[in-house]
Amino acid sequence: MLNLKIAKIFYEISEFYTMRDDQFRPRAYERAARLIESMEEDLEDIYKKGGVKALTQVPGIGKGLAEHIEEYVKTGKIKVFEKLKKAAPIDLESFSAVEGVGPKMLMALWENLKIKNVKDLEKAARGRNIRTLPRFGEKTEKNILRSIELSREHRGRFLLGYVSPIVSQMEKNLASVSGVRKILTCGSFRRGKETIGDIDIFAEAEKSKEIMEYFVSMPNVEKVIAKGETKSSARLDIGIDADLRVVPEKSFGAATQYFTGSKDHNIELRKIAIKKGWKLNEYGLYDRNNKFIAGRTEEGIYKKLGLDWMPPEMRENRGEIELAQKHKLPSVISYDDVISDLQMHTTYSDGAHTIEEMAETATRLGRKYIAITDHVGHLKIAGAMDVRTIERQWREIEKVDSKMKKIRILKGCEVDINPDGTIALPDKYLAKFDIVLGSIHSNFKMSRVEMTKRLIRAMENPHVDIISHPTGRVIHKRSGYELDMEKIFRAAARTKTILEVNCYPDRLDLNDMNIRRAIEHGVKISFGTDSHSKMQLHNLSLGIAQARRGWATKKDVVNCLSAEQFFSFLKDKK
Ligand code: DGT
Ligand code: CA
Ligand code: CA
Ligand code: ZN
Repeated sequence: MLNLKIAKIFYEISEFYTMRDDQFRPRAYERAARLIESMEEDLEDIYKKGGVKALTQVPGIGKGLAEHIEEYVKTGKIKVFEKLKKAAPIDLESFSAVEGVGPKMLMALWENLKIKNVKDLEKAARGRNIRTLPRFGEKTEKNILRSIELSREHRGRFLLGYVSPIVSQMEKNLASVSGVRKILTCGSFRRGKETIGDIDIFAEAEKSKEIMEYFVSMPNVEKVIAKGETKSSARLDIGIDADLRVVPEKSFGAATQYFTGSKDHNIELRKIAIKKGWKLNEYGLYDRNNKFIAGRTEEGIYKKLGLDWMPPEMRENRGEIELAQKHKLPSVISYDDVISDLQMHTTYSDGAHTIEEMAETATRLGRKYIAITDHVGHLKIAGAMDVRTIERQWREIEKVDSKMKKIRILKGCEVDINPDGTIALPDKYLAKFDIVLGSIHSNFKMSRVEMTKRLIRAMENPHVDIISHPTGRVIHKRSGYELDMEKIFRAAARTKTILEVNCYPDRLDLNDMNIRRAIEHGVKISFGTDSHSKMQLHNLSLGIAQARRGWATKKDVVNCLSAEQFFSFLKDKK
């Protein structure tokens, strides 16, 4: 699959053009990259079937970009990209996890100090060479060092949403190898963690030879690290490592339990076993005479230890073990409980597909209602709608909605919250939408007190139903704004404002722990994929995974309400 490689190059081209103050190209490349990385179809296949012309049919890809893709398929290179790299040989990838060091800053660092990578940057900062540059100063130098420290923590980790389609495909292929009875990916992936360090795959098979052969020769394997009879490891083309272990039927439950983790959860579990005089490891649960007690299934192990089985997403040693012993585990939301998607963009603002195209895909994915939430307000850059366009969109939504019987389509919007907490569209317009999402898209650097006030004031507006991506964090890019979350949760409960779990792969905002705190305060949460293309609508599951990690149940989530129940819930605030 070429898509991810091309997306990555387009992101870098976008950054290089940003460095050069190019007005339009950065956006075009970035948008294309975003769409390409979430596409199901392979660009190479599209090209081989229909050439450049077929590529230009893909949303977000014009003739120029299609030709880049052709060039890449043919030569493995894109000349424009090579040129840009030659002019400023900056290792962008090494900086991608360092917050606050953007393209403009990189250009200045390169021009003045010939800084090419994070190592150079750290050395310069420690040597106090950065503070002397024009417009940098001591404070910036210190911030840079702090960001480098932070970036070490998530170095080598991959977004769940990035890894997820790759794992599904591998699981499918591995399961079809002859003699394979079961395939299960464990580790942080199975726990639905927002980022994944490596992929731990388990198989139960009649014999291991064939599946091991298949594993090490998969098309997305870049390098075989080890090949054995029961365990092999490989580096995949996207840079992440994957292990495959073939385990005997008798130990399948024990192995998958052990390697699902988390480590902290397992340590507690093992303590319980030891208290009984037993032994627990990846082969099974054994009594004091080393007699096998359980191991075929996970349920068996938990049961013999006196615990209820629990979903993998809960296994973080955050109190779940005690509840499982008392048979008091919450029954967390399941993936099929969610019947709607409450944030998406269309061609009316910065999305790639029409209302009808979005609704069709949403219907196919089983959604019963969706909210179309194009940008309104100040955001000229995201193609925010003006008042006349809004009215045109409402008529189109009504038309599509009455045509499509299987799905209800809500007239929604995503509106900017001004720095003072007022809303960037007058109340008389807000009142006419079925659903209003308020978001912060500017002035991120306010003080904790001011930012908290800003969000609370927005929630106090009776027309604002949902606060979208409430903390503003972007995984591996920026930490959230300064907020007093305790106050936010209390205000959300008081004003009956829903807090969103934005399901976009690098947002997942609220995150797992914030979800848990929100629902402890009686706050309702909502899921929105924030899709900018129909290919992103499946990302709902990423947010659901975080909600399961935050112990949310069906009643905490408005997307589990029927359309009618949800509409009356919305009216309740006003
Ligand atoms: P990752 O890969 O960094 O995203 O996180 P995990 O949780 O997948 O961790 P990984 O791949 O190092 O190991 C998979 C699981 O194996 C882990 O969740 C628990 C189990 N495990 C690994 N090392 C130990 C250990 O030293 N003790 C115990 N009890 N379990 C371990
Ligand atoms: Ca792992
Ligand atoms: Ca309908
Ligand atoms: Zn947004």
